[in-house]
Amino acid sequence: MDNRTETEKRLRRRTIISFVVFFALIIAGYIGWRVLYTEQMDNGVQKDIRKGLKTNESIFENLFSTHHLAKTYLESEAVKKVRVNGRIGMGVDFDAALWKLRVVRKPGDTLFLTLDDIKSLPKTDVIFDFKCIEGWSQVTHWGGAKFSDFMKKYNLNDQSQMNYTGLITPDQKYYVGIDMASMMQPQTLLCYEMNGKPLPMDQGYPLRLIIPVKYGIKHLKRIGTMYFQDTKPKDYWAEKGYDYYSGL
Ligand SMILES: Nc1nc2c(c(=O)[nH]1)N[C@H]1C(S)=C(S)[C@@H](COP(=O)(O)O)O[C@H]1N2
Ligand SMILES: [Mo]
Repeated sequence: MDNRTETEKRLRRRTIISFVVFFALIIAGYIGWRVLYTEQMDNGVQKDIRKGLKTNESIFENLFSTHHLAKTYLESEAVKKVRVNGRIGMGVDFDAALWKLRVVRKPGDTLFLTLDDIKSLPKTDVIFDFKCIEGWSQVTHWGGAKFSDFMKKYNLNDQSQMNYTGLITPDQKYYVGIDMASMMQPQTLLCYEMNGKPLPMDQGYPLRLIIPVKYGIKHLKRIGTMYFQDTKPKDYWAEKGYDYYSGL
């Protein structure tokens, strides 16, 4: 007899708890809906939904774009003996004393700049794991002007709205095309130093591209000409079947 009343009591308590929880959920659901329904709008959707959308957006933006940064290292981790890899467009008949960077603002409108012009921009160092599609990689240390600073300084705002930047060696034998989002990324350098010293000749003196979010093939050594367009500029390795973007 005692046992039965115990069981009944317990059952009744559970039933009451179930009902309380049930109604609490209904009320919570109603309040949640009222809050969303009466909430301030942000660009066509409720504020809190917009927050969720923003979170999604930032995740994908980081995966694919300008804000995505390559991992950086300490100066002590950078190798002293840096490998020299590609030599296309690096012929010996190059006269560094006559070099000027040709910046084609638009067809028929070219700006000529000296190395000192590039050096007059703030210097940035980047130490990252340089990866070649051949399978090797090494942590290396580079210094130069941020491409994005360069674009601002020379009023290349319209050009930075285009889809691509093209780079060509002075002898036109090596050339790359790169999406503007990656070019404008803050680690992308017009590079004139390696390990704190002037860029060695075979590493692209006087000026090379360093673009840590891309594989080595895109880091063109010895920039002669730079140009901008909405269609894909010609690209040496893409013509041979490699991925045009070659992102990391
Ligand atoms: N002008 C020019 N730039 C170039 C190449 C090249 O052959 N010619 N090779 C690319 C490749 S495949 C790599 S891995 C890197 C190597 O840079 P490093 O020689 O400074 O190590 O340069 C890139 N830039
Ligand atoms: Mo490479």
